[in-house]
Order: sequence, then structure tokens, then C-alpha cells
Amino acid sequence: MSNERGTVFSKHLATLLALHLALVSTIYPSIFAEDIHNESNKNFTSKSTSSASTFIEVSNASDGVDPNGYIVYCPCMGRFGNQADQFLGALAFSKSINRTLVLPAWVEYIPYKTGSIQVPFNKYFKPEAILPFHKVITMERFMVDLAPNIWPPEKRYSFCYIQRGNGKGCDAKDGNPFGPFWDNYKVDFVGSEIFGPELHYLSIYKGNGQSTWQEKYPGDTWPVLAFVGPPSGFPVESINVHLQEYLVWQDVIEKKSRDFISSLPKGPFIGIHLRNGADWSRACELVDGTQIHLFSSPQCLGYHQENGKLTSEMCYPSTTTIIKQLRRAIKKINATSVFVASDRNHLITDLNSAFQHMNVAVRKLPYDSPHVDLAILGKSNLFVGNCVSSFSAFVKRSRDVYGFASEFWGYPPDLRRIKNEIRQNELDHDEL
Ligand SMILES: Nc1nc2c(ncn2[C@@H]2O[C@H](COP(=O)(O)OP(=O)(O)O)[C@@H](O)[C@H]2O)c(=O)[nH]1
Ligand SMILES: [Mg+2]
Repeated sequence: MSNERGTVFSKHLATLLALHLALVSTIYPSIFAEDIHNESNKNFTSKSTSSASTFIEVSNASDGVDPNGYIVYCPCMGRFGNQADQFLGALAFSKSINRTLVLPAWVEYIPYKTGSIQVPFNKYFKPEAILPFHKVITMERFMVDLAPNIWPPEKRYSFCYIQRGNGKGCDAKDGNPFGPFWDNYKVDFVGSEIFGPELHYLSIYKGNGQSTWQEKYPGDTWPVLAFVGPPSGFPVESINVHLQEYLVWQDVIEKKSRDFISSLPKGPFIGIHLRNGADWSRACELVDGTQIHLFSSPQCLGYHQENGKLTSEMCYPSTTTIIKQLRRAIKKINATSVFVASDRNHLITDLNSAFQHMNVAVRKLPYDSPHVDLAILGKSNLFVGNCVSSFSAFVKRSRDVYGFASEFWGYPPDLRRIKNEIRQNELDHDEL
């Protein structure tokens, strides 16, 4: 299923897609990153101006409604990296049971403010770029054009694997971002449908799980499956990693990243991700050398941990490790500059003083934009990221699409150093 890369379209579908691509260039207006944040706070109330046929041509039905139904979900876990990660699994799930995926808004959290905001999917990515793989429609369009007929208020059931919250059902709107997400689309639920424990969204990867989903929830009686959270695991299943190729930046982000790159000194540049905020140092304290995996670590350790164990240097590398590894990388590709993306400390002063003598410029974006950071990192000549971070994983996957090189901090681990540390610990212990 997941190998259906570059799905072959029927002639009819291809014509419709071409028509669609012509339409979308007028539908998605250019906006700048700053506007993205200004606009995102608006509740979705106004009817959009574009034609109702957007993204639903692929349904083949005369009324533009997918007879196999739709999948709606709240990306209610983690921030962008987690949400993008789980999006790929949700896309695979929708394809596997042949339902149109309703592209949810990205949930964002504003520092020092309670609640969350919902940023339409298409502010960052081009929905039309997903169509060659699978049928999709944005949540905003779905709510305006289709929900009134196929998902009227009295038919809104929420789906969950297991009962949650205090009630007997899914309690889909309990807590943040659950409540604010559905409120953004003025959705209330009249009941719950608990599909577990016999069925799970990961059932599609086993036996006849795929057909069980379709038989238990046919499109005519269940036109919309509205999941409380993403119908996918975390981190993304290895077979779905390649779906990253369908996440294509909107032109405005693409342009900002290219403009920044052209401001760098001529020559190859290294993109680095330093994940070092307070939440991260707390998370990395969990690493004690015994862990099988933490968050996105399968991206370097392997999904079956075939590439070794997690170390704290991989999770929270020291400045010494960063400088040492970067020095090697600079020499390897003859880099003239280093682009630093970070959630907190870009280490600009330390890195500048370490590499000035090598004539290597160290730069960061003059404004905060995680998405432009990601787009730049994706285009660097060499990327060094954090193996545990899903933000880094987004970059790694997008580079894999083009065969670009990526490395990770502290990986592979310096075995000699680890042995020395163990020996030293033993000596200390003996002395006690
Ligand atoms: N601008 C910017 N923000 C970052 C960077 N790294 C992390 N962040 C922020 O911190 C969040 C980290 O959460 P998430 O994306 O789930 O990644 P993870 O926690 O590292 O797995 C991101 O979504 C960003 O908002 C970075 O390099 N640049
Ligand atoms: Mg996270």
C-alpha cells in the first residue's frame, strides 16, 4: 500500500487533475509568513470564494462527493514536527481505506498564552501536490461545501479507540487543543463511536484490517469518520516515511528560503538544527543509556534499533560535540557558511569564534519562522540534525526525497569516549 508512490492515474483522473492544477493557482493567494500568523487566529466563519469543485474532482461522483467517505481528525498531539509526522500516517490510512482525507489545520501554541490557534493546512503546504498520491480536501472547504449535506450537526459522531475524559465516550472536545480545534469549525458532537479494541488505525497494516475498516464503517452509512486524534502512530511508520514527498511548501515559504540562501556567501553551506529549549533539556534527562527509543530516534537508530542505543549526546549534544562535528563537516564539503536553526540558543557567538579562522560565516534567520527554517535546512548541502527531534525528522525526510546527505549530532556515538566514561564511573564507584 505504502509503496504506491506516484500512483498511476486513469486518463479521466489525469485530465481532472490538470484542470484542478489550473484552478488552484488562483485559489491559493500568496501570503507572507507574518500574515500567516495574523490570519491564523481568525475563526473559520466566512464562505471561501473559490469554486466548490476544488479537490473533489477525484471522487468521480457526479455530485462531487466521495461515495467512500471522508476522514477528519484533530492533529492534537505535539507541535509542528509531531503533527507533520502523524499527518503522513493519516494520509496512508486514508488511502488504505480509500476515503478522502480532510486536511486539518495545524495546531499552534503561542508562548505564554493559553489555548491554541488553528492555521489552515494550505497556508504552509500545497494541497494540490498531494493529489497524485491521494484525494484530499482542506478542512475549511469541507466544512463549507460538503459538511452541511453529508455531515449535518445531528450526524456528528467522534471516533476514538478507547473511552477518554470523564464521560463514557470519546469526549472529543475535552481539553486543549481538542476543544479549540473543533470549535474553530463550529463542530459539536452528538455521540461517540469507540472502534477499539478489536479495530485500531494500525490494523490496516495487518491481515484483513483494511477491509474490516471498510466493512464496519461503509461510506454510505458513515460518510465521515471524525477521529479525536490522528489515525496514525508516532513516529511515522517506516513504510510511510517516503510520503514526505507530497508535502510541498507554498511559494511564499519557498521564496523566503531561497532569498535567505542567496544572501549567504557563495559556496556550499551546512544547515544545522539545535534543539535546546527548556522542554528539550527536560526530555533528554530521561536518556540514561538504557532506552530503546525516544521520540523520532528510529530515524537514526533504525526502527528495530539495529543501529545502536540512544545516548544523551544524541539528544542534547554539548557545545564541544557540536563544534567538533561541525568542523569535520565543514572540511568534508568545503563549506563557506553554516545556517543555524534553533528553538532557543543558536550558539552564534560560540560557533563564530570557532570557525572564523576557517573563513566560515555562521548565520541565522533575522526573524522567527519554524517553517522557513525547515525549508532552508531542507536545501542545505549537508544537514546535521537532532536524531530525537521530529522537527529534525521533517528535514531528514524531505532531504531523503532528493537523496541529499544528512547527519545527526553525536551519531554514531564516540565509542572510545563512552568506554572511558564507563571506566571512569567504575573507578569513581570503586573509590567510594
Ligand atoms: N523557529 C524554529 N523553531 C523551532 C526550531 N526547533 C524547534 N522549534 C519549535 O519548537 C517546536 C518543537 O516541537 P516539534 O515540532 O514537535 O519537534 P520536537 O519536539 O523537536 O520533536 C517546533 O514546532 C517549533 O515551534 C527551530 O530550529 N526553529
Ligand atoms: Mg514535539
